[in-house]
Amino acid sequence: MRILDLSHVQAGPTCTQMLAWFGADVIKVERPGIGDITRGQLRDVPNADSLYFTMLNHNKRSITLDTKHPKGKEVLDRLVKICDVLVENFGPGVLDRMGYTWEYIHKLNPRMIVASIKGFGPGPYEDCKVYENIAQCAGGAASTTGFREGPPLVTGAQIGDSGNGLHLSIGIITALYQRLRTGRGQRVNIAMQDGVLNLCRVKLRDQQRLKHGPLTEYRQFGEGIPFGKAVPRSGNDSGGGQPGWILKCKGWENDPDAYIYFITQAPVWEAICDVIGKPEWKTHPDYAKPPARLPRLKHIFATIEQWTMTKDKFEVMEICNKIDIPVGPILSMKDLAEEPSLRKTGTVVEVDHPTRGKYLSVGNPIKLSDSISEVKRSPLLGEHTEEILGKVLGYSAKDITEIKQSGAVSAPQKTRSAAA
Ligand code: CAO
Repeated sequence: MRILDLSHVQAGPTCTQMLAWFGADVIKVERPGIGDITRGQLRDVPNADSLYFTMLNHNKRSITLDTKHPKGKEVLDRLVKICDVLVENFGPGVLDRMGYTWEYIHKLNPRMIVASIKGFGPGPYEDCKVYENIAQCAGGAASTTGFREGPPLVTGAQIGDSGNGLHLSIGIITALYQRLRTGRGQRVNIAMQDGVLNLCRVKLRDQQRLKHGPLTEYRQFGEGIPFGKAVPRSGNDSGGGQPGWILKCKGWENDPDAYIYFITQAPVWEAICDVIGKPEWKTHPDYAKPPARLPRLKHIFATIEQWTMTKDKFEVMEICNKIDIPVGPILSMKDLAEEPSLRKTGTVVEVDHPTRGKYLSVGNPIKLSDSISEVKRSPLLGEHTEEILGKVLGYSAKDITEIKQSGAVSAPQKTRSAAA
């Protein structure tokens, strides 16, 4: 499978990186002299591609091409003809303005699947540019994240960008499978707002439950604070039927990550009572059954916390997991980067890069038993331009010289000296 990757920043590149890990030949088309804007964003090593870029563009090849240049368009036409999927996440209308409307692409290659990410679907905001946090806000994540008494919060998990890159890859694989039957390509469209809402499904569930009474599993119910018209921010309340909260562990005064998520799962309630030194709660009418506990969650978790504060988070893990109590330590990025088991499974990998040296990346989190993903470094800007023109598109050495001289694959002189 060959992917014509016109994507940039995070959302599209996440999708094409995933497909590349699964073996697709991903040809990333980048603007001469500049490339994907992330190459130069949040740079930590001078004159080297940023981690932002390298960690999102593994296993791809890069060709520089000015898609607005007549010769560049000629090359892009050829790429359209020989690729299976075109992936893009330009701003609204950009691909059409380049001259690559669905009709044009479909005429050049009726088997081509055109996969796009935009901020919004058809409607009042369809022409808006969108970044991660805008999608989190517009998709319902921010209004339901954070503490009730505080402002809306965005999360560190890139559900708008990376989350939608994954949505897009599922759409592409489905369209490819469909093509086996029909022989035809189709469009795959993801609106970031839709994808975030999909990931906030449980909150739309709660919105409807509100009509039938308070959300009893939310801590605010036990605190006697009335619910408004919309789903409130739930702090660290569990999104499911088993109440949970983040509790302090030993060392929390100095370590911002000395916390654990603790779930008072009903089937192990008696074990919880024993471990925290409250055996009387096992039979007490205020605590013995889940409905009785709901109005008392604040007090219950404060009591459990008195116990967790006597242990470090890994000790709590060890004690609780042995007796089947579901708990999870708050792991920092440092913890994760150093975790040997993640290195062993290839979830955290060390990659070598010619200009920046060794760095850590997140490998493919989807593990297939017969198809192990190997993480290969991201390409330098235009590293494979000649190779793609010659070996993939079949241009002769003379044609390649002509293309190069036309300025379609190289930065205009002015840009080059400005960048130097
Ligand atoms: N050769 C020549 N021109 C090129 C080119 C190439 N190889 N690649 C891109 N361009 C041009 C485009 O033609 C376009 O020019 P015009 O505006 O004149 O048509 C321009 O570069 C790119 O425009 P853009 O709107 O995509 O880029 P931006 O930096 O202004 O906006 C973003 C970035 C992300 C806000 C916007 O692309 C967007 O809303 N994308 C859809 C939603 C999305 O994916 N957001 C997540 C981004 S983070 O993952």
